Amino acid sequence: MFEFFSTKGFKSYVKEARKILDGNWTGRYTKPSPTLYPHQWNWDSAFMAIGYAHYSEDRAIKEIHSLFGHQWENGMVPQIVFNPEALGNYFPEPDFWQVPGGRLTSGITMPPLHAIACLHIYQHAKNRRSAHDFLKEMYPKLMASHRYLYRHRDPVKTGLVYIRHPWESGLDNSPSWDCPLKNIQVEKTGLPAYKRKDLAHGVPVEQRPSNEDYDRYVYLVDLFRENHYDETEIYRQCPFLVQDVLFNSILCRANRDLAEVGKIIDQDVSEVEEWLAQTSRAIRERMWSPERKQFDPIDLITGEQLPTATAASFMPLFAVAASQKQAQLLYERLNSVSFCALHQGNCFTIPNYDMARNEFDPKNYWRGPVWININWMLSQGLKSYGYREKSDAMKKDMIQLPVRFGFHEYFDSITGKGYGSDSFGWTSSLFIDLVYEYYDEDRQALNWLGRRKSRKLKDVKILNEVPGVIPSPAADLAPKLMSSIGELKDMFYSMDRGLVDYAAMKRSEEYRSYLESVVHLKAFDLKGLVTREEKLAFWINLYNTIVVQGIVELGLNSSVRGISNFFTHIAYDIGDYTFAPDDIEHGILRSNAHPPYRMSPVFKGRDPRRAYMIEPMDNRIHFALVCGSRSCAPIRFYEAGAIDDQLETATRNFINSSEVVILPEKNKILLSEIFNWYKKDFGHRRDIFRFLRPYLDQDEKAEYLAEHMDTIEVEHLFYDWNLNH
Ligand code: 2M8
Repeated sequence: MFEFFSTKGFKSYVKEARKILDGNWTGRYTKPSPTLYPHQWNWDSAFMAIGYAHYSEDRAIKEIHSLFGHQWENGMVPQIVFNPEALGNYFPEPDFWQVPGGRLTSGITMPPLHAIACLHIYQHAKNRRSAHDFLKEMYPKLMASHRYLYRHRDPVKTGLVYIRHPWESGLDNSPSWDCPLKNIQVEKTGLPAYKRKDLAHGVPVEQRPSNEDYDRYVYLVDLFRENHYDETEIYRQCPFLVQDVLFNSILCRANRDLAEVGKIIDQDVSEVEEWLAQTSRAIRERMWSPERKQFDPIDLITGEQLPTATAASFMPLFAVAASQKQAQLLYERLNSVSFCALHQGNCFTIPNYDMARNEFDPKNYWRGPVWININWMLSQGLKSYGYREKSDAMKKDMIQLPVRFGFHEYFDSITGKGYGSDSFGWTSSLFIDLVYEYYDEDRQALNWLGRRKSRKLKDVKILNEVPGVIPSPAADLAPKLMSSIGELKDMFYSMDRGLVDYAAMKRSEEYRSYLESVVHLKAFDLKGLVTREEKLAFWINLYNTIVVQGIVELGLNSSVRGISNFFTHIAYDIGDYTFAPDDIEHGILRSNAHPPYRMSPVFKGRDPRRAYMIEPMDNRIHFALVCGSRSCAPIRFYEAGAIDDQLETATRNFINSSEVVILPEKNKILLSEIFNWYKKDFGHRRDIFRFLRPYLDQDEKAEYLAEHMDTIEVEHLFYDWNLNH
């Protein structure tokens, strides 16, 4: 590897996302979409603030201020705050809601994400002092909003709060509401006259809720206004009262974060902690269905659980309310075909609804498409339970969706095509958060004006020296080393995502025994490696292992880029010579080709190590060499007898992963930086395409590439240098 740090790739998409948010920004709040949703929405604003927190604290704070400026006296934070200058394009607006006091708000609420957003703003603030003041100002308002929920939406103190309208769930036409809505008898003639406006913005009817749904939405609003928004009366009369899993999970998580906020500003948080304990227990005990092995909402009208199959049932992970056992069962379900197990290839993770069910519809709003906000919460939940690989994989997939299909409201879970509104607010803001969070250790890479700060270490550190162990020649050292590496691989490498548990490895007996055998490389005769296959397997494995050992020994915990000369600083003594990873890669495996962006080869003049170069070079090594980072190839153990097949598989896997993305819609191909750095090996665009062709899964994308080789635009992906741990 080498020390050139590219900042290309997602940079332009982060810019695009920011441009969308600029376009939707009104000076006080951000419209969820330029036309379909012209007002301020409750939980959308929390999602916007989460994205803004990374680059505009000021906007993040204004967004929350604007919403809470319209909090009701009883503490309720309304679902919509209407913009008087934008009236006339949405239904229902204030004339229909007729809420008390002539407020410009709707008369229902939404999932209470704001404590989560406020803590996030504080955690990312550059100006901690003003963020601290912001928390102080927000704390009583947040407390009032939670108090409203516990007082008015949990009258019999179950620990779970109810929603009284599907719009309060955020997932308007979720199949979870089919049953309770069907039970509401609506006489068309008894309904107030109304006209839907959501279909006037070019979104096809099959991607939106049905007219029957709307009749019921309107019926409920009518009931609320007839009862003057009196919560006690509504509780008595409302035919739709549901304790929703998503709503309660968000409330539970918000309690957790609110307690944190309270502690930061020295408040007594016992009330919040009590809510937190009650709600997490109630989620765990009352919402869990042992037969279905999932969390289900509870219909308060029938008193029964509503067996459902939406992604909402995974949300107790976000709440950190599920027990370990429940989390394990949810994780298994997530990894099934019902929710498009990762890289299944014919769908996108994760659809909002079980793909195996009849009601599943990949295009229709909350009945099956992929939604970034839901997956964002879920990936956080998975991380909290230690399912880091799945969480990271979901994040990576979420980042790919807007890149490939645009910043839409939701995405077809089969084709990925974007639906609903384009230039959508939370897709843009959460994309920004995901890119920043996923590449957290790599902030400098996003700061394209900045240069990384990294240490340069002096001298070369020989890694195969153990005091008291005398190197001795052993004819079978190569196979021994390989089996020792194999053992480490079995124990500490996770083959499915190419991750390594460095800390556990360092403590292990197997690592100590590996260190003892690697000492004997000093007495190893490289001439004993005769065939090309033996040489390839030996050097690739050795490269991969010295990199892993280097990370362990230098105690790196975020990125190999922490040490600017990592790939030349560590080395093994082998026979009479010293080999650093760069010597192995560029000298031996690349037949002494120039490392990218360097003026000279690693073996200069008559360097005797040239005798071991493998010629001609095999391009496939690039997909087998591990650089201790998430963007490079997963670690495998290579065997001389099978090396060609193994290299073939490694290449095919890499080329069909998210490191090579063909976007026919944009006439673009996104390529791993590897193809940019190693132009010398792969050649230029047409040569690269020719190389890719036989490896690409033969689908319409491969066909597209074959037909558009001359015109397709090439863009190189952001290289993820974070450690693969
Ligand atoms: C959608 O809901 C509104 C009503 O609140 C609508 O369809 O008119 C939902 O996706 C909701 O979750 C979201 O907050 C809102 C604005 O993006 O649109």
